[in-house]
Amino acid sequence: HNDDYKFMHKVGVEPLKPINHDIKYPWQQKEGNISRHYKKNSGYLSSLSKKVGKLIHGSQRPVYDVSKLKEPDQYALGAMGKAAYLVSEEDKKLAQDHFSDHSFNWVLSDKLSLDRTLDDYRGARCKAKHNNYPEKLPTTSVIICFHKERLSVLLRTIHSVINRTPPQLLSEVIVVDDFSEDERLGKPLDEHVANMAKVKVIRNTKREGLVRARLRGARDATGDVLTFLDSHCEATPGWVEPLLARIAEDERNVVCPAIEVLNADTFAYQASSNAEQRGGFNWDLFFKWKGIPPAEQKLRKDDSDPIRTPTMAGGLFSIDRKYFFHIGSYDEEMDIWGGENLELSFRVWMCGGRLEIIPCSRVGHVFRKVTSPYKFPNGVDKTLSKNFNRLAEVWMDEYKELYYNKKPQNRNRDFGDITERKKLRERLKCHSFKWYLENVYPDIRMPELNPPAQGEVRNPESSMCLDSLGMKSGNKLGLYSCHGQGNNQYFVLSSHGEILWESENCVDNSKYNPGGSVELIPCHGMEGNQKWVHDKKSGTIKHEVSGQCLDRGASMESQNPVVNPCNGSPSQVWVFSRYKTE
Ligand code: UD2
Ligand code: MN
Repeated sequence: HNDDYKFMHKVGVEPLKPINHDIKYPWQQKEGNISRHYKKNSGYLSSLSKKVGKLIHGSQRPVYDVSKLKEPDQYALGAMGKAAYLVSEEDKKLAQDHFSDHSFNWVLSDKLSLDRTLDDYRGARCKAKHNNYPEKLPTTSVIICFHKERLSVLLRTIHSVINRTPPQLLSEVIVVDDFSEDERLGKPLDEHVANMAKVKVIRNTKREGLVRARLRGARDATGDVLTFLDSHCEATPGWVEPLLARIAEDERNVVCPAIEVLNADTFAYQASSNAEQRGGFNWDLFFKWKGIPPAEQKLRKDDSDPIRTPTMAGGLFSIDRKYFFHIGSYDEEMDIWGGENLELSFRVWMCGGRLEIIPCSRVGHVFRKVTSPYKFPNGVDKTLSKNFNRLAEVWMDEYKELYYNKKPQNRNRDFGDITERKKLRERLKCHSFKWYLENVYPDIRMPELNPPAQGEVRNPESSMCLDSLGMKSGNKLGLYSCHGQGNNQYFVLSSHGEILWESENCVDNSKYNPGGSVELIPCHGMEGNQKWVHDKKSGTIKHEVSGQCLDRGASMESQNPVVNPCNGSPSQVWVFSRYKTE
């Protein structure tokens, strides 16, 4: 694809190299001679890609006429994705008392139609593209895993897929019950889908977690493409074609819809029409939304073009089925959830694929107010550190240190055996993590690998530590009892004299008067008010321009540090937990 070549070329990323079809993997033996099939398939796909961009007149593709989709009663609860509200006091109380069951308003969800209509949220250019996709697109299997999901929310996910996916493109919907042990998700679910020919329910006999549940669904799938969705989503008109068309152009394109918000209180579909973002990550290895860097943005012709993204959020994406297994599916040793999203993202890029957000495809997802309403059998901490350590050890090379710097408590934790994953990386001849950072994620904020000082910043006399307090209450830098867990108490003193939190926020003082407060604001890289000089011997942290010293304040329990004239008092002594190793 010519445009695409230019697109990749300009930002210094090589065009995708051909897949080596001679390599054989265990999964290929199971399914017969896939190599041959793969070649054949590529031929089929490349003949399709020739048609891309060509207008197909009089296509039978359904054109979504929103006015026809409207429910007869325009005031139907939640119709057209509008916010809905509970009326009776009884319901309101029930909803409030039981909000934490699922961390969303399930009482309201139970009252909404499973076939409620949604608006067509696509922009004009996307709507115009709709009839230009190739006539014959790959088919897809949709895989939805759940653990203790609310039945109405799960069913609305399934209904939205069935209602808004052209039947010729939908192979099946595979619903995997990850050992919910909830009778409402047993018989009632089976009965409901009994007459839905394409829906198949699989049940795990023990809790496996998202990764192994998805793999189970993937192994059963027959469609050309696997589409994964969380169990609390709603697909909008025209959601699937842009995803499948992009994969038809090249089976190494791994694509995510634009994920939009289904409000956890009102179930309103909150379209983010021009919230153009892409995926990144923090060094604690959590996914994070980031702005699209200008250089990257310039390469897109308009807002309907794909957005190359360094990472995916994890829940919603489509991938060519054979390619999914070819590049190593998932790391089966990852439990419950967490880390698998970055693992797949790094792997796709580093091993020759491409990850994109397709803004013409829009899917709503209920973002819960509290992360997980369900239990992690081994505890959240142990589960996440195992997953994250595996991710870092297999894929991040020397940069894994940046993760361990941020999460020192994870450093010596057990992460099982990673030989198979390392072999996979060898076999696929993947790029280094350095290559990934330089070519795919050049806008990442890089902490120094070996900064002058880092860790918690402790005032020994009070055992209080500098604390970002998550920056939840304004920008004032805080103080809190030292907890040794990193995160909000993990700071880096850079060689430019900045004191950073989360790689992009700097300790700043603009109030030079004694007792003036200290803030945590975006780093500007110009030194000035963000430059501090730390003397390891005396423990002072001096604000260079004003000549004042960082001070805990008079009280042992003070909640915010200040600056004061340097006076050698114990309230001005600070110790970082780690200093530079030469
Ligand atoms: C996000 C992703 C999620 C996953 C996670 C990181 C989106 C919108 N969601 O968290 O898919 O990548 O980040 O790892 O990108 N589930 C099981 N078994 C379990 C636990 C969960 O089947 O043991 C199901 C669960 O019912 C849901 C899905 O896995 O359908 C993801 O879980 P979540 O919705 O609680 O995660 P979320 O959206 O906070
Ligand atoms: Mn989710």
